[in-house]
Amino acid sequence: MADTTAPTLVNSLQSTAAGLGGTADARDVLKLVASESLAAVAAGDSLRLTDADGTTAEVVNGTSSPGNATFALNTAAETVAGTSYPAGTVLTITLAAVPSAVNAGSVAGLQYPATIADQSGTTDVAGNNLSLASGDRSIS
Ligand SMILES: [Ca+2]
Ligand SMILES: [Ca+2]
Repeated sequence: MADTTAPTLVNSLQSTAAGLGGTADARDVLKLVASESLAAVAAGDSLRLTDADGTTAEVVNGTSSPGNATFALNTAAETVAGTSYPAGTVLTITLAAVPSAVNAGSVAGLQYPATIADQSGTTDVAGNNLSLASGDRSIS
C-alpha cells in the first residue's frame, strides 16, 4: 500500500547556540526530528522561519548562494533531548551564515524561539511533503 501520510515534526530544537545566544547566526545547529524516515537532502532544500517581532528569514541548504546552511540526515540512530530516533529521521541544520531575511521585522535578525512557517524540499521517502499543519514547529 502506498504511503500517503505526510511526515510531521515530533521535536524541533536548537542543539548548539553559537554567536549571539538568542539570535540565529553562523554555526548555530538546529535539530528537526521527523515522524518517519525522510528522503535524502538536496541543495536548495529550505525552511522559512518567523519570529515574534515579525522577522521572516530563510535557511537554505547549500554552500553557494542562496545556500546558507548545511542540511544532513542521521545515518544511524541518534539521541535528541534524551530520546533515540532511528536513522533518517533527524535532520541536522548547521547555519553557515545569518538566515536570509525576507522581511526584516521590528527587531533585526531572527530571534529564538523561531517558528517553522513553511518549507521546500523536505519529504518522506515516498515523496510526501513535510507537513507543518501540526507537530513541533517551534525552535528554541
Ligand atoms: Ca546564535
Ligand atoms: Ca527579529
